[in-house]
Amino acid sequence: MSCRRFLVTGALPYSNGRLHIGHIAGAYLPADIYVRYLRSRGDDVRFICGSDDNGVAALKSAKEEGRPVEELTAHYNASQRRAFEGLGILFDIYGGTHQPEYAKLHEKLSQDFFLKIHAKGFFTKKSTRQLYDVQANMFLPDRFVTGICHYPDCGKPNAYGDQCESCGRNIDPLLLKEPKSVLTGTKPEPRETVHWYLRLDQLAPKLESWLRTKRDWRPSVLNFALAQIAGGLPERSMTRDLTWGVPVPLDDPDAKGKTLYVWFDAPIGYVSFTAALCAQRGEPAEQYRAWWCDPDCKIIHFIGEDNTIFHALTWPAMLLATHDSASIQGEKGEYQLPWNVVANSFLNIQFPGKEEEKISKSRGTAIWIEEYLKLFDPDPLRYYLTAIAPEGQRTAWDFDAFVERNNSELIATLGNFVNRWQKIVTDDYGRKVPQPTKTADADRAVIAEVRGLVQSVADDLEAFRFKSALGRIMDGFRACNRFIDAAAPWKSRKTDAEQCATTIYTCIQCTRTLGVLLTPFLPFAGDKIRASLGVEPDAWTWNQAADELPAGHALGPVPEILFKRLELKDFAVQN
Ligand code: B3M
Ligand code: ZN
Repeated sequence: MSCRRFLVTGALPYSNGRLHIGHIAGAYLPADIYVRYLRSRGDDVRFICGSDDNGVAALKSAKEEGRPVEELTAHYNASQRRAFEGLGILFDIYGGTHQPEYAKLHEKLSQDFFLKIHAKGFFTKKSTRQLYDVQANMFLPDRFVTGICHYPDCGKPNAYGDQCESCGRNIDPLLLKEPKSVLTGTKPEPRETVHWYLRLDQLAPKLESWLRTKRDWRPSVLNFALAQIAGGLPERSMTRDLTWGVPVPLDDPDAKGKTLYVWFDAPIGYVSFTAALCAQRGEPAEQYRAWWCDPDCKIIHFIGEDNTIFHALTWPAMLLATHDSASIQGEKGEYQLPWNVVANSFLNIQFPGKEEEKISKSRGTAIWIEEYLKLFDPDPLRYYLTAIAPEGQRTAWDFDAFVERNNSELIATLGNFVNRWQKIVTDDYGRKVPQPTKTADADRAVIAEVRGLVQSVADDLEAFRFKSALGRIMDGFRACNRFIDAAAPWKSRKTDAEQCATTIYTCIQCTRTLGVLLTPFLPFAGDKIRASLGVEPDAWTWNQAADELPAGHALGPVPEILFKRLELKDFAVQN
């Protein structure tokens, strides 16, 4: 496969809180594994993320925490940055839609977007009634109002003014049952105001044709999006009566004091951060078009399930609305629609002796990444969250299982295999790959099995099946443990030196291959294994994973400890 080009994004976290394991399992860990895999293959990738600073979420938290919204978003932007870095989730850029360094460029690109769609006639300007808090003397967009979901088949509480938390559908705030102002707790009253509505109804036929080409998407994403279209897409207001955000760029008295809807400007953050990255690398910011407006570059969005409607419908509709051509995907020079939108379900949590429950900040059932990293290494978290990845349905973090899988899988299976032959290769072969002179079926079979994984794990990763890919690698380690158990080099070293040399040679070849495949998942352990095999980083690639480490090759030092044993009591966080 020659070098391909990808633009990969992780959903922009709201900068109104810290990151917990649910965020990581939902979008960022699979995105990071995917990007590391692509890079290992030699593909050209830009990995983009940053905080979603605008709109009601940050404003509401700033009011609650009693500090300026600029300060709040800067604080959480920095906290998120640290959490990602600590987990080895390495974006090429971590921007922020209202962070001083990025805000100007972001505002400009967002306004250009709005004006282009406006010029194309895909907005209707109209006066409608919106909920108004008389006591607070302001309109209540989005999360400033809560109530009961108006869809009869849902009817759950905790629906916001723009989206229901339970069913994921868009909410019409005027239909919300028992609406309540988040600011004052009072019942808001409808008042007239002017807004700009995106003609999703007009864009729907094209959106549908585009979605119908996406047969390989996860069914949860595709079916949800198609069902929304089948149910009829109404026009959606893309402006708000709010001062915190990107000002509506129209020379129109009705636009005064209004900003763009946060879900209008947030996905444009992917574009503006790409432009900022180009600038950081000394290229013209305009160079972002090489990633966004070229059909040869694949754009992939990793998100949590609650963001599906925006990434599979609203955002593609915005992109389509900028096109001059009739093309579904976009001609060269036009914004390309996403090649895939990869959404995971939510992660629940299970405390010892309790029922599985939702991760909730207010109930204190979250495991915060920064807290976790104070006590534990990143790889065990990356391992467990991939092993239980909520790829098709919700799954739950279970403390016992986390500890148990660390000890029995990472330590007793993976780490054990890598360590079992180290003493022999040090003592008997001076840390050089020994010459195999007695290669037998068992050696050939285990090497073939492990090398076969290079393709099958790649097939899984190309199709975003992270859990399955990791499972295959662990099966590879199990096969290696069976091989070494049977070959017992600790015995043959005393009785049959040639046999022992051959066994060690085989173990080293398998470790090299599995080590490379493992690295996107567990980059810290992967790097230790690489160093211990005496392989340079530029030779530690997917394409070289099945290459022989020839007899005589000098290994590196005995690997540092790969994984530490854990006990349930290490978790002081139990509640
Ligand atoms: N900030 C929602 C969230 O954090 C939103 C994602 C924006 S992606 C463009 O769940
Ligand atoms: Zn609902």
